[in-house]
Amino acid sequence: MHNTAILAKLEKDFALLPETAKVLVVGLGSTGISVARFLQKLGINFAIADSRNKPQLLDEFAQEMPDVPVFTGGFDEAAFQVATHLVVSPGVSLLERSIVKAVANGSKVMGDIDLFASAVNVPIIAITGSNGKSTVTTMLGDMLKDAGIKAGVGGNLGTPALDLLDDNNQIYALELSSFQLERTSVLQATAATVLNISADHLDRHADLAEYAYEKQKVFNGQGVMVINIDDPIVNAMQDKSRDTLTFSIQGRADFYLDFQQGIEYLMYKDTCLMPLSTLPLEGRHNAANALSALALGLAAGLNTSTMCKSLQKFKGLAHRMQRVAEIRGVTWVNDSKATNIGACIAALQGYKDKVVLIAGGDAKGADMRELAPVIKAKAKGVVLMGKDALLIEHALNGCVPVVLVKNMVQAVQAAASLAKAGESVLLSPACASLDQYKNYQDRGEKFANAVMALLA
Ligand code: UMA
Ligand code: ADP
Repeated sequence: MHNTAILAKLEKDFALLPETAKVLVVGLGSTGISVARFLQKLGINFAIADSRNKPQLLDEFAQEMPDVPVFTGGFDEAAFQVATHLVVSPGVSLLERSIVKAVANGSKVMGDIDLFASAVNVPIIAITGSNGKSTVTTMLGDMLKDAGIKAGVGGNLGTPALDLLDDNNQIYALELSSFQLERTSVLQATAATVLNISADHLDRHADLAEYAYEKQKVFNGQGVMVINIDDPIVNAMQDKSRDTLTFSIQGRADFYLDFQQGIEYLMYKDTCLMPLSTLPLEGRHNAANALSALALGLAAGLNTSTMCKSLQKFKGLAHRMQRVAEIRGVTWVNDSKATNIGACIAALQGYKDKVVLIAGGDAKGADMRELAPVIKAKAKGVVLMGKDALLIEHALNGCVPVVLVKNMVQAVQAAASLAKAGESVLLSPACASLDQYKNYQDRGEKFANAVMALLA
């Protein structure tokens, strides 16, 4: 879109004019830098604030934009007070004192997705939910590319939405988190989904209802709603006045699973699309992911046979149910991206036989008792580590043997002594990694390294 058209939208939706606006970009991470580049291109006056003393990207940013004022080391009250608009990064809570005070003083709060939505006039497909966002966004991205459509694919997945902007793009597929949706008011997706809702980020959201409320914002506007009817909280988001496509792995829906002559198929209405066995991913939750990607693709105008070809060559993402090795008959699986209860439950439910589970980390305020029934049914033992290990042990209330360890090397050694040939060890922590690791990738890599060290 031309800059004048974007500026007209920003003026209309946010009273943001280059002549008068003093924007404060809050958070000097990948989002903050994408926002800075966007504002600079439009000639809008801004500064950046970050509460850390030396944010990781500070030097890189200072080199790229030496003239932009940067406030670090706590949030500078004065910088917040003079700001007409705050563009707040998803990792920063809107309850930060400086933000609350600035809002009371008349500043407008926005997110990077607001700026993105103001700069795009082609379809946006938006994907949120507690689990499966990255998988579904990547599946849809592959489908679009395989159909020869130039698509921008990113958001919470990794590349900030504003860094995807390219006038040649014909469509965007965006993964959105509850934090991004919470601070977004103008996004109106052409098609959107909430894949599922289970407890997550309850250290930032007041309760599950508020978390679900933020997720539901992905359906703002009049686009096609893609609804998982197996999830009661998502099902309750249906709006009969809107175009809707449903999916289910438990019963009949627009997209669903069904047996025909003994073979289980992914179905669209009465049509067999592809045998489930040709989807190269473990776990029935991935069948749900594939069905939702098909529904979103259909809403974006793709045809089902091309989409199925893309699904059949989908490799799966690293750190999600990824087979690391088989050592002395024991299969080691890295599901480090299981940063909440729902993902860990889905992983365990995918197993017929009992596994040894490695879990723990930062529970982010979730009630770990929800894990107990599935752990009792699917785990022969649990190895726990990290900040909330004791909390989880307490929540499991003796339903399976528990070993407490301090680090990943110890966890892998403890699991190795519990698992027999023919069994699996699953790292599916149900917790965030940040108490002990840089991120979930770091945790998954440390797991894989410790597993490979068993060979020595
Ligand atoms: N910061 C402060 N004060 C605070 C908190 C953070 O100043 O109280 C600063 C940090 O010092 C840092 C900057 O903010 O310099 C980081 O900002 P950020 O945490 O918003 O992170 P970004 O680098 O901008 O990355 C964000 C998403 N991060 C979060 O939501 C925490 C990335 O998702 C996303 O890929 C990226 O935008 C592009 O859209 C990551 C994530 O963990 C992968 N998401 C959560 C999840 O998937 O569960 C929601
Ligand atoms: P997100 O981007 O929402 O975190 P990912 O696709 O990265 O989702 O997967 C995160 C975790 O959730 C992984 O452990 C994965 O195995 C699990 N998972 C993926 N899809 C689903 C689903 N539909 N339901 C439950 N868990 C899922």
